[in-house]
Amino acid sequence: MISKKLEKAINEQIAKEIYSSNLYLSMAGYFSSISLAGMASWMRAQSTEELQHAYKLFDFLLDRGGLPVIGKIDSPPNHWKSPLDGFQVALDHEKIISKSINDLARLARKEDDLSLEVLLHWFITEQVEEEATVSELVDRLKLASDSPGGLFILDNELRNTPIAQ
Ligand code: OFO
Repeated sequence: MISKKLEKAINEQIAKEIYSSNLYLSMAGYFSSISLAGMASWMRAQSTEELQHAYKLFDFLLDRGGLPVIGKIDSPPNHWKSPLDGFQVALDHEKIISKSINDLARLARKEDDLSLEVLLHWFITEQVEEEATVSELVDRLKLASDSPGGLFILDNELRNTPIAQ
């Protein structure tokens, strides 16, 4: 049985993952609206992935006799100054999520909940990968800032982004 303290903390993380999903879906809409279909497709896949993260925590809570409670989820922004600004916001957001996951892992350790710690190892690894991927896209967008050609090459590369399960 999961402790009440951890149940609350996991529910807060579920809300953050759902917010992340909504943020990236909103970005997908923004990129579609400026005809960058590849970036829109990448953001849509990212949105789906974030929802899978929420489900992982949701299912873990149920398996451990806890109750998932979906808290208040703020509306995400729906406009960014440029493609670079959008991806920079995504990178900054992922850094906040990494900190939140690390805090949750520290709490699991403090509460001596080994199964939650093991689950969070997956999330910690995932965050390293996500930050590296978005960081590379930010760098490439900076390089492409003076060249519309570079922007369209990158957009084309991001078309048909596979959705991770
Ligand atoms: Fe962006 O990753 Fe969820 O946790």
